[in-house]
Amino acid sequence: MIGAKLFAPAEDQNAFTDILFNALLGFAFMFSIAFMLIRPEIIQGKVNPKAEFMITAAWPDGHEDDIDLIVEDGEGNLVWFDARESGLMHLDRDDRGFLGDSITVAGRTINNPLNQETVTLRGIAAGEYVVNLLHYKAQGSGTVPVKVKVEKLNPQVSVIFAGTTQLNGAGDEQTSIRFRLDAAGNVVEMATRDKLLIRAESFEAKRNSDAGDSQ
Ligand SMILES: [Ca+2]
Ligand SMILES: [Ca+2]
Repeated sequence: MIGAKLFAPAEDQNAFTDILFNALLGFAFMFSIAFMLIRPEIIQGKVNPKAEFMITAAWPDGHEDDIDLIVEDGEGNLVWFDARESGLMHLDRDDRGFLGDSITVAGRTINNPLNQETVTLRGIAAGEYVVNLLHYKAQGSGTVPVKVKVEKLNPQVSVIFAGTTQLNGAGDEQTSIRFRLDAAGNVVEMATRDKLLIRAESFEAKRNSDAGDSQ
């Protein structure tokens, strides 16, 4: 026994010392088992966000124009700044170009030049997805190059599409890519022909009402 090795054999103390050391060893053992059981759950919770596909639209840093990413799934659900969750799709934020990209902290202004919108698919629904870009507000008259990337996240991240679309001014809506998923999440077809998702007249009405709201 460990107790017997560490302590001289002083008759009446031997039994007590053995029990004490055995109890300590038992606690240490139970603690390490409990720690091993808890630890994997903590790790999994941090690194396992549930998403199957990620669609990203990015335009030049610091650019003032407001571009919108619009995605339609096979059921006709539509996700964009006016409906950030729809079906299994979710838009992270409406990036409005330079607007809202600076914050003043303790008298100092911090700028975030990033221009990017991201839509995630939280599950796999078979059907054709249409990825559109809308030039919502333009400060100047130039075209804006918008990079679109579609990534399949599981089992490993793989880029299934990457391309650039030139938007030509406020109201311009173009299809960047269309892709069809089967029930297992495989991409079985891709196309680029245009499909307008936001009709010109509803876009104009929306933009005019937004202008009214902000005054
Ligand atoms: Ca936007
Ligand atoms: Ca921005």
